[in-house]
Amino acid sequence: MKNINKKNLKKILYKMLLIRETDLQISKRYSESQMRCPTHLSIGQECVPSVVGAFTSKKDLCVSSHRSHAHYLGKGGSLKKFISELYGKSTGCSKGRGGSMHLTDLNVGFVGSTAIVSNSIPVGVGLSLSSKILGKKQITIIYLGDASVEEGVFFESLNFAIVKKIPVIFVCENNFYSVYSPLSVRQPVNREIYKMVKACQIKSFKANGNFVNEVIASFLKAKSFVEKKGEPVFLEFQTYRWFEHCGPNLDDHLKYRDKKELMYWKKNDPIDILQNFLIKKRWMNINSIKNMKSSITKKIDQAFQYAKRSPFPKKEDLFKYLYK
Ligand SMILES: Cc1ncc(C[n+]2csc(CCOP(=O)(O)OP(=O)(O)O)c2C)c(N)n1
Ligand SMILES: [Mg+2]
Repeated sequence: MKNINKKNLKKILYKMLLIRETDLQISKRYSESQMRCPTHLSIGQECVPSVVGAFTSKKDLCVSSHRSHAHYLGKGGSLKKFISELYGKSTGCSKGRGGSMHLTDLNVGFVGSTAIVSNSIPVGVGLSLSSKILGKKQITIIYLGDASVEEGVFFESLNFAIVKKIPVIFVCENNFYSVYSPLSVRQPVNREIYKMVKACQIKSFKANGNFVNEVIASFLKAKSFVEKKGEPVFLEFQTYRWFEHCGPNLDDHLKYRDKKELMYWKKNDPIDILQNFLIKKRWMNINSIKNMKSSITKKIDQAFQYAKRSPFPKKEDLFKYLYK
């Protein structure tokens, strides 16, 4: 496949490492109590947002949910503005008013993330409808989790998108859990999400969300379908979060997840998979990966310093950005 080339894969690795290292630093520094918002880390789930970000442009739109750090950074969001947002500073992408779950940056087409499960799905469909009406050549990405498909508005949005032929890609990151509840206690055991969506007459695929080649192939298939036909596509990517649902820690001691399951997904770390592929192809080596990583960690450190130095929003600006 021509898109699986050195340039694209290096770009994707860069994004994956940026997302991983940033979340690891958030985890490390969270106990300083200067990030005064809940955080939902995506460690283990870096592949999908990196691929989506690598193959969409700034003019394409994107909405997301509570677990949106990776989606924002993958789409090319500013690292400094992101970290500043976590610190509640005026230099944050949402001017320090949103925190981790309310990121927005129109400069990169990241319209917004919101904390209410499924809440951003109809917003994304509406955005995409407006692109269609205005004749804009852009697609909209709607990120959602496996729990999102349990909300009524998900089905209303799917139905509207197919009936109105809306150029949207639903990207479902199925990490098998909603907080501590596995899919098996929430949905019929043998009902697959992508098949259920197919029954709504929407083109729908499933892939392993940690295997970069699979993710690229399915995302590009979806993108070219949406661009040619102007109709919605649904992608289910199976993946796994390593850390606790909300917060900076591991939660293995709670035993709601089988240790073997976690081990399986850690063995299939998307970053290891991509690095090994790049090394095997001789497109990168241990040293060039090391250099990439150290330039990323330097950037992250600078972003934290910038956030800490930045001022809090002024009291008199409290109502400044409200619609009147
Ligand atoms: C409407 C609504 N119900 C419940 C919650 C509480 N809640 C926050 S995240 C979450 C789980 C979401 O799971 P999923 O969509 O699979 O995303 P993941 O956290 O696994 O990435 C729940 C139930 C909420 N924020 N909004
Ligand atoms: Mg989930």
